[in-house]
Amino acid sequence: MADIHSAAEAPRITRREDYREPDWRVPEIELDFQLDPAATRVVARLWVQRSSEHDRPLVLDGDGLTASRVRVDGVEVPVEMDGPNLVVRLSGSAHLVETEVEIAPERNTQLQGLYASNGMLCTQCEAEGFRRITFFPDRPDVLSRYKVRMTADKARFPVLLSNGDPVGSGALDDGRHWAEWHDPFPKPSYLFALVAGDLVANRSTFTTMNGREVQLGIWVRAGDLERTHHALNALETSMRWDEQVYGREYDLDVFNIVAVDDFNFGAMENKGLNVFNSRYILADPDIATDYDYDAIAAVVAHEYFHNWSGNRITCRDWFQLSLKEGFTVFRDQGFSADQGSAAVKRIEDVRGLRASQFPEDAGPLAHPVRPDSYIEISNFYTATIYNKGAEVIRMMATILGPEKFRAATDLYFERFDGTAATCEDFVRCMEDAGGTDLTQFRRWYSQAGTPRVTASLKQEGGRARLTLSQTVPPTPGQPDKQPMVLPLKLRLFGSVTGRPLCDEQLIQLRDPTAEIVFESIPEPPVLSINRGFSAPVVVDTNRSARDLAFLSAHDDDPFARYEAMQQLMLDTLVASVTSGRPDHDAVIDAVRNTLTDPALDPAFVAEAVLLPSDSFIGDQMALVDPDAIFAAREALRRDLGREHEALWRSAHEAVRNNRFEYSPAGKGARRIKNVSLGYIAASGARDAADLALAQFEASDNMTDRQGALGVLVSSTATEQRATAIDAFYRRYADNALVLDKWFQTQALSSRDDTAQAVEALAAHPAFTLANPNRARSLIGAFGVNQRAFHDVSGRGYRFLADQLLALDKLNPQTAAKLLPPLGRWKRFDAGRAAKMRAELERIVATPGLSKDMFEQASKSLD
Ligand code: 0A1
Ligand code: ZN
Repeated sequence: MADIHSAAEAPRITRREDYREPDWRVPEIELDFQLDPAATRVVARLWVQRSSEHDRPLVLDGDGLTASRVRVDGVEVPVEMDGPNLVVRLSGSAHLVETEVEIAPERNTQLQGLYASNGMLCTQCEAEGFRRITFFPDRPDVLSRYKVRMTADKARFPVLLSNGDPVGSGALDDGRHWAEWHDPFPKPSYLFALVAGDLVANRSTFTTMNGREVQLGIWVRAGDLERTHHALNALETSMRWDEQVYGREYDLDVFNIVAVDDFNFGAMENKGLNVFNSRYILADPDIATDYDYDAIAAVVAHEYFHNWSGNRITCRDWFQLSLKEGFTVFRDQGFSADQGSAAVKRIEDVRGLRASQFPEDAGPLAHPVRPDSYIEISNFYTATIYNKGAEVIRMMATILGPEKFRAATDLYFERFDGTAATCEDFVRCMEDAGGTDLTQFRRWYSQAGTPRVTASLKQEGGRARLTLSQTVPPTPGQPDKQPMVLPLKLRLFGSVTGRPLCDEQLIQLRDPTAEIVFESIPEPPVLSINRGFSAPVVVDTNRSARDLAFLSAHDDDPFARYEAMQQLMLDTLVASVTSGRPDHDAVIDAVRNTLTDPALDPAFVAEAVLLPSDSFIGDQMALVDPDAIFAAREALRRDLGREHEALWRSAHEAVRNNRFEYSPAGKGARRIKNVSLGYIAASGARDAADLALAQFEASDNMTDRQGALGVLVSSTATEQRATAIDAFYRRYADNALVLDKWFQTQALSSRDDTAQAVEALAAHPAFTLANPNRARSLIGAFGVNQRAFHDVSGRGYRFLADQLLALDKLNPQTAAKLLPPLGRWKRFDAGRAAKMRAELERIVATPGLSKDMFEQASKSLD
């Protein structure tokens, strides 16, 4: 395999500062595919142009390719290779270069390039997969117009799709047929796609803001057609939303989405032909949870929005990845916020950021939003690039305000349409249209690490004095940090009257320390800070449990209210772990107030009363003791369960017989129902397992069924537990996406035998590493189950390393993404740390390791 590196061999590091313009441009390309799973012949015709005065040859990237023929202007030339790449010596400034290769999609287990998935053929080219299909300058700043012709067996592959618009098709004598597609928009090679398969489409038409008709199609296997309505609806809603909110109109006559079962990521924004992991398309109430429904809408929107933020304007190089990803996540978050409760959406997004990005930023793989170097770019599709990147855009939107932010995005789309741009280009548009200087703000792109803000508020006579300070922790390669610009929304409330003492203020903390004085403060004030999570930072305050409880009941910003409750819970749990003497009273009272406040949206209540996860509690502590954290959290859960048992039961009972409806109200009802069921079980109530099993059996939707399964899987009620696990398996044995939930739910169990159970599940006949969703459902879920993964025996570490080494041989990209839990050894006791390091060392020393894995594992050892 071409991209396999041994640890002994120094892997090549790509650096941002080494960027150079391409030597050759390729304004036009024609591709001719003779498709066959075992042997596909690819002929490529490249019209190349020398980009400046130089005498360098044309170097075409390749990965595992052998050219059977190379022609220049119609004349065959000798094949010259430089490692995996093809070198073509050219005398003039413009030539036609033709190459021919043969590839074997059915042997492509990496799922990059052209591969086979459940009988169909499809491509994945981002970031560097196109070079596995044909020789090409496979970099995002080489933009070409594509003409694609595909020929394939008509019976096996009746549908042939590619980017752009279809221009012709026909039958051939030998049972084969052909189709041709032209994409008029110049695009980089990573946006190329083709699909061949026996597929059916859910079709619709969309009329754009300027009256153009677009044919929409969502392509799936025949049996899945009825499960595409939600995705199609989400597509139409996103197309309208992008017109209304960003003024962006779709630009081709056709927009197709194809669902594939084997896919390394969530989905891919190929021009006019999005390819999706089927988990982000297929939904009906019986197989998809509310979480799935929301994720489908968000991913459909995300990929559609890339048509402008990613495709019309692409990235100059892969260091600029957040230019398209951070902005597009920000856009999809805005879309989702507009479809339901914006407050709940913000809470979910912040929870996700804290669960994945904050740990990344605090660990050995921390990197800036615009990285400086990489070994394997696939390893940089991270929460930092995506989610912190979105927070950086959000902060600029906050600083500019909505009108100027819209003017700035208009300017960006106009100024850079049709080009490959940089993060710097984007920030300059924000400055130009916003009339603001973002010089210091740019540090958000260059400095890694989550900033920490300390805030302390003191009342002095009729005034309040707020002292703020900031630090940015050292991260790999960045020992010393400069102060950031932190937009902080804040407000003061009177602790006696509960009244606001001032309007909400937006301050920009730029210095290491700052002081703000509030005049006319008649009563002791309580500080509400970082409202709406206006900056992605950690805030340490001197607020008492009383102040936090007060804010959790009275703050007018729903996010701040949630945050106060979370902080109160965290303070309580951390104190309980460190002192061993739990004091649960403040949390119990605050949860009661929230549960009984009739003005609150049930979806919000359900978020607010949930305890922080084991790992988030661990993230607050210098040394993580997984068992003590688990015990402290369980004790608080039990007390909350018992103290409020009547409230949980009535909340559960009130919506027990609701019929499924996918609406904000329906989702909110199911959320509080399942959170309540969890607390009833935590209380130790004797009928809890029966209640859960009854819900499991009676529910008409997957949210309630999986919610009940989750409760039972963690329970000690052997009989009910086994009944549910077994029934779920039998009911969904034929549905891969639902079986993933079966594996995942068991891997997330809080029982003390989970490590053994996961090892047994890895040997289950339905488990396979060949399908990325299945691999992630067990191994990925296990890696975030803090207690089980950190089983003191070290068996969890050994299991993960064994699985990753096996997976690396098949699919390095997916394997490498699952490694980070092993890299957190610095936060654990010496015994665990030594065992984790030993596994990392074993991985790094493995002969034939991929460079994906090598990068993640070797960096994790530092
Ligand atoms: N651009 C896609 C993510 C993506 C990245 C790499 C892939 O290769 C396997 C696939 C998809 C997105 O942001 O959705
Ligand atoms: Zn994206």
